[in-house]
Amino acid sequence: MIGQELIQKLESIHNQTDSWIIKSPGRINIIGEHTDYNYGFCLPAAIELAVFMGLSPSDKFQINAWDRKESWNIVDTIRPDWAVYFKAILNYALKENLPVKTFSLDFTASLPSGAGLSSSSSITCGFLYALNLMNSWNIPLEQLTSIAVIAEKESGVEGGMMDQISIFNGSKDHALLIDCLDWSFKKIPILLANYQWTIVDTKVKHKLIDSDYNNRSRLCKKIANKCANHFGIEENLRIVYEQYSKEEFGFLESQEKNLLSYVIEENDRVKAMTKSILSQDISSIGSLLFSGHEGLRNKYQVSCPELDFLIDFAAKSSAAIGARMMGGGFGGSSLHLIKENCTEEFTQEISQAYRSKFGFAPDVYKADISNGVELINKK
Ligand code: GAF
Repeated sequence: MIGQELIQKLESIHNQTDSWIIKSPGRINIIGEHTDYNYGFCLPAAIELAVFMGLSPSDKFQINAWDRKESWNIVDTIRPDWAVYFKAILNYALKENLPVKTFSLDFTASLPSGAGLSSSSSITCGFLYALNLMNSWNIPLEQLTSIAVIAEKESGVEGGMMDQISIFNGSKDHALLIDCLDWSFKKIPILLANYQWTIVDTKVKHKLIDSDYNNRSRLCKKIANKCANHFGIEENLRIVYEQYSKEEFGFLESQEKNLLSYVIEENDRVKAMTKSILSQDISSIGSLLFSGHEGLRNKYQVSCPELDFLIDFAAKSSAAIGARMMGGGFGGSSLHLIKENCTEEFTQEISQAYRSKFGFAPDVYKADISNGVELINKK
């Protein structure tokens, strides 16, 4: 169902005084993967695919996940997996002595879950935003972002802040160039006339995504630590690659050199991509997307056969300008830049080829760039 229909369905139920309807988007990342927890740069954008929540005053705390046909009341000790995100925010409120009025909440989504489009952050950020409004906490967006990150860490992923920053601060037709050293960001106009950003969801999740992700993040911390000891500097990968050249890392092991070299090159790609987008240099945008994927596949090693197949297919297609895997990796989605007048043909061809290879079709979505989390309606 499209967003507008979901909103109407929620509005028909949450129609009493003091009801709230919230839209919380997913995100794509144009480039700058696995750089956020390494104090580098990334270029994400919020998208129209979103989680929608309706909240009304009630005498009990009850949350209903329409798409899963599951409910959770905060007194229930057995929790559906999605409840962890709501619980983390409620725990934060409790710890900080923030008042929370009892509510009944329904949520549904046009954003697919588990597709690497940040659906869990979308729930966490949307719920936090809703409670902030409902209970007049008056916490500014910057602080809400940090709270959402802390809350999500409770679910076990040692991520950066890229997802939460884009969900809270997204801006229609703009990407956010985030400097992950201080989490400041600039809005970059991203509309490319005659081209369409397109998402292809592999519909697979390999291995334990979270533990593989955490493993990369820990290895990078180890590299930063080794470099700090070797050079006698602060333990921060950004300082390492801004001050020393690739030739000076001979003391690292081979896998460590690959990871570091990927991070250095990916940060350069973010800067180059920003320039190419601003100058609408389409062919350079395409090359940067493909080389970003090569780095993730060969040096950072977070891709998988399904993602590689989609990128290799795009490299041979005259409809595609560029493509790369997106997000944490080991499954999830790829991002493609497609000639606008070829999107239908491309969707059909890539779906057919993928189905012949893997036995099931991927899901393909237009990635229209949207605002960040929004209050849609308040009664
Ligand atoms: C996941 C994380 F949540 C982000 O913080 C980021 O590290 C991304 O993977 C990889 O770029 O989405």
